[in-house]
Amino acid sequence: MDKWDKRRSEILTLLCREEYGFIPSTLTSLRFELVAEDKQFCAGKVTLSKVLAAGQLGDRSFSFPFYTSIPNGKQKYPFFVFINFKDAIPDAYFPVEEICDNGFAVLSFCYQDVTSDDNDFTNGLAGVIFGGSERKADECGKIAMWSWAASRVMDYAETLSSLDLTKAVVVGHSRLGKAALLTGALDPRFACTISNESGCSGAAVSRGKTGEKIKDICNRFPHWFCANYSKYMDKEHDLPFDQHFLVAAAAPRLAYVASAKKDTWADPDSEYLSCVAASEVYGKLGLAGFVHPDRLPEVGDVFHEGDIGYHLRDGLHYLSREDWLYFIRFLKRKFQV
Ligand code: GTR
Repeated sequence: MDKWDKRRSEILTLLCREEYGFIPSTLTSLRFELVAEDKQFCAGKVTLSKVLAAGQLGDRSFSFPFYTSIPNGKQKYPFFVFINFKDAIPDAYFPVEEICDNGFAVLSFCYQDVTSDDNDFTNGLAGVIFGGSERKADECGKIAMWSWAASRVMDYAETLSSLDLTKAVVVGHSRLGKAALLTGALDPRFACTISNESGCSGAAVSRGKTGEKIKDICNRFPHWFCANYSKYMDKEHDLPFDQHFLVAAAAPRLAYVASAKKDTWADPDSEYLSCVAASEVYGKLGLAGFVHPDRLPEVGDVFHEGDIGYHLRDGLHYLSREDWLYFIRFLKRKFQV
């Protein structure tokens, strides 16, 4: 385990330096303020609260809101930290009542409340970090910032007695699935990391990948990554890692990769191969890792036996109710709740 701790930290350095960028360590703590509370949410089964996280670096300050949806029972709940596209609750990506009915709480935020999804590094968290100055080649892109915010929401979770802190799960879809993977890799407080259709520069291995390539993503979304990442456009084979490093960085904790058959831009086969490759680390730690048949995935495959959960559903790029129910099924089995 000591050897893996050392290797894991080398892997994290590599991923930050070459792909997502480093967040300055001077930005560590935020203040939290409860701004609204509804104890009657979901027919009185859930308390929905709105919290403001506020931080400062020198004379620059910023804040972002997030929400907690916690069942009104007496036990301590396992919970999701959900990085979402919107702040509406419920939302098309977010069946909150059903999640809570299954005995889970959810803490969620809208990624663009942290900083905008574009090349503007002067607003929100980006503005606080850079204060108008140029980003260095290994300094954080937006994915790293959204991921950092998820860890701050986890800081708040640690102040709540209604949550089971040993059963924290970070989840996101697509670009926010990439952010969820990075969060789980960097923050060992998460017992499970869930990537839904995170594809290129998320769960999918880059070598041999079809659909979106590093070149496509760096041309369209350079702000998601650190500037160093663009070195690998059309040069996947020069990468000193591949994306299974990101999945494996969760080890020995749980990871989950979900894919959709018609999401060819993400490339389900490359997401699956990442789980296969990441499994080696679990194996070396004496764990089951990814338990799967010796073939490529088929629609309807659900592999929940090992430490890496997986499913491939039919349909398009989307975080569906079906995906949430598979996550919940896996977590109930692993957390024994
Ligand atoms: C696409 C992007 C993908 C994926 C997706 C999303 O346009 O190329 O990597 O992350 O956006 O976030 O919806």
